[in-house]
Amino acid sequence: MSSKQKVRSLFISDVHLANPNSQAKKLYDFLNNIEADYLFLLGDIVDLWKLSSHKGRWYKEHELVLKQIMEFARSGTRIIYIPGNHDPFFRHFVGSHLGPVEVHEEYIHSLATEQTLLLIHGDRFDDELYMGDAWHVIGEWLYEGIVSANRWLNVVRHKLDKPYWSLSVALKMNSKKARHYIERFENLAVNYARSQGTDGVICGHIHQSKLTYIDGMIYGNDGDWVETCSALVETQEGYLELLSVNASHDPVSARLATA
Ligand SMILES: [Mn+2]
Repeated sequence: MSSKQKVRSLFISDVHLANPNSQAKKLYDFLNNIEADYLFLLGDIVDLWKLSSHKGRWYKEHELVLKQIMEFARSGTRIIYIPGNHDPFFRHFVGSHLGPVEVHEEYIHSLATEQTLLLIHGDRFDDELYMGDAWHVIGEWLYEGIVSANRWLNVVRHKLDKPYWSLSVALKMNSKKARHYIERFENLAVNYARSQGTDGVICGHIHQSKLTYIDGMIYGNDGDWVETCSALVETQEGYLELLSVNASHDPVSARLATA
């Protein structure tokens, strides 16, 4: 008998395959222990920016994750892919299929509770967020540097038997500007979902996992597999849970009653 965790839906994004900072091995282990009726890939699964700048590379573990996703399809999981800003090439396939994978620009998912969630990557708010602000260009560049440095720091921490620690998450939480930006993003996402008539939104993009209610709307951000190594799941009963592999204790860091 399989001891895998069975969920109704699994939401992951921002895996950044081909980027050396992708923690694909952790995702692989995570996916090996879970079964889902629906798998939602919410963008930036492959980092085409890295590949095209020749700073990326196609790693063996990265290939394994793609094969694993195909394995989900073979065992009957319905897979829906919403491309992001690092894999926009796949937007050419919106409305059609890439093998067993359905590609959509946005998607409305009905929970087991019959509440509805708008699924998006989240880059559609970039223009509004960064109006006349060059900060994000520097931000993206800085972020890559910080994450790379952090990768080496955690190799050392691992050797010392210390739990994973994220410099970039610490910086984000301690920077007023970053917190303000995250809050604006969350509000834009929730307001957009409201305009689409859903009960909430699930997105990725900002690498900041969260599961909460904002103004009576469900807000879920599934985080990323560069640092937080987190995913959102919907249980068979329609609860939402935020799972984090890097959490040193209980992997469930938040649970949201949805009905
Ligand atoms: Mn993105």
